Amino acid sequence: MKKVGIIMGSDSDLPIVQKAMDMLEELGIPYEAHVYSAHRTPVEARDFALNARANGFGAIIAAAGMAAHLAGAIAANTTLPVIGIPCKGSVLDGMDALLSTVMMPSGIPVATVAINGAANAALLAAQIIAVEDAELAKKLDDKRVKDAAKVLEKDKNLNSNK
Ligand code: RP5
Repeated sequence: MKKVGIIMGSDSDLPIVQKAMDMLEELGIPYEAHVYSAHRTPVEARDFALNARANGFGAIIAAAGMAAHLAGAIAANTTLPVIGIPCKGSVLDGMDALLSTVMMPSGIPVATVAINGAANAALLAAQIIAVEDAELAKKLDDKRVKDAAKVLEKDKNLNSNK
């Protein structure tokens, strides 16, 4: 199976990114995580992206806050699908990272999830890998059914006291 690369701009993003790692583990998808910054370690971020396809990756998740150029900088150096997680910092409620991640120029796409949307980033990466992996696709279908059942259980509980 192809691996998912997870790059975060700082280890201070880890509490948010952890949810993506947990989701990939739950789905049995191999991943590799690194702290590389578009601004502080641009060479390492670029080298990771340039070599990612040859190194067995099928999708890359890039998480960053503030002037969040990491996902775009990764996407500039690979044609693998790149998923951006805008991380909420201590000011501006994550709007800074959201706009920096989502407003990519034509030709270099980044699939941007919600602010702090790490679980969805992992699910989207899984769905990309599952295009060529029927077993993983089945796991994702089963998860949808389970998640729907949980919602219906909540609906039942809400109405059970009447
Ligand atoms: C961004 O700056 C990182 O992705 C992080 O969200 C933010 C703050 O980084 P630290 O100062 O905590 O290392 O590049």
